[in-house]
Amino acid sequence: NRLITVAAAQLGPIQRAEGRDVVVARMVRLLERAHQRGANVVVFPELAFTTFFPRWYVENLDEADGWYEETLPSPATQPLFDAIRRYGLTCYLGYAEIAHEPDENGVLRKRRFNTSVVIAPSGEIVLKYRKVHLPGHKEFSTIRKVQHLEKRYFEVGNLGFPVTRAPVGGVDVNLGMLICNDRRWPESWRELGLQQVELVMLGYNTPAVNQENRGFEAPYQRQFHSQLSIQAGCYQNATFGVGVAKAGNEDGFELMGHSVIVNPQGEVMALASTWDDELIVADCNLAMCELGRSTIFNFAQHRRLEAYQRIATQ
Ligand code: CDT
Repeated sequence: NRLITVAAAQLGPIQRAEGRDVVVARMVRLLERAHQRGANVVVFPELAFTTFFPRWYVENLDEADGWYEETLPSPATQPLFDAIRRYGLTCYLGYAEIAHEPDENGVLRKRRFNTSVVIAPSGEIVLKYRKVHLPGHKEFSTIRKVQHLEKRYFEVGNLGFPVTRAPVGGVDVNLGMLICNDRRWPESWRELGLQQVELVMLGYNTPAVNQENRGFEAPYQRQFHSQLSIQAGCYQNATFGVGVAKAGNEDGFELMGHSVIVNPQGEVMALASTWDDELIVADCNLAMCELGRSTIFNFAQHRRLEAYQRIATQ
């Protein structure tokens, strides 16, 4: 058995006026509870330090800098890193990143990404991912009741879909990350599956109502689609998965909850039942990944690259 205990640390709402200190204290409390429940790895949501700010339009991006992190840890986020070290936890953290780095033309620029990292029990960042599938739009939309401006606030991630092998509670685990909308795309999961991922960690901020539903997507189907995507991704890539919400009513706008832990059979092991700070925990035997990987989803034996031309070219 290669047993690890996995915790999803769902966060309730963060209001626009709330500061980092309030949410960091809530996150530290969740780490403490995760430690008490024997967790080895804790997964937080996408953009965990702030309200889901892409719903707010800001014309000059420099005026939005307060929602981003330029350094990690910073004085405001240091207590989180201290708690990770204190409890010996591995942690997935989603945040808005400002990076001063060259663009594709080699020009040094201030760049913005929707980012997640894996933090080792030492407090060291051992893996970084930048969200690839950015939903929504770039300019203010006059026809939407709620904006979803991720294409304004972030560039498309430029780090691919990395996987690292890192110790979690004394077990070496192949760890991979996705961020929110990525979970709906089979290509994201397969990129990780092709690297023998064993635990996919992902955070999300998903509005409880689809603004563009055209009468065909009821609010209850939002949860169905989220779980359907995570369960299918886990089964088809023989991996455990953890999807973690920021949930609840932020300044009048509702985000869905239903954080979930799924096994490589595609079955739900644990499911959150509130729209608040909530911890769900599951014991995951990574040996379970072997079955799918060596039989029905033995990629080397059964994939047919010659028939997949369209996937990477259209
Ligand atoms: N944060 C994020 O990616 N949310 C999207 C909402 C899509 S509706 C524009 C999601 O896929 O959950």
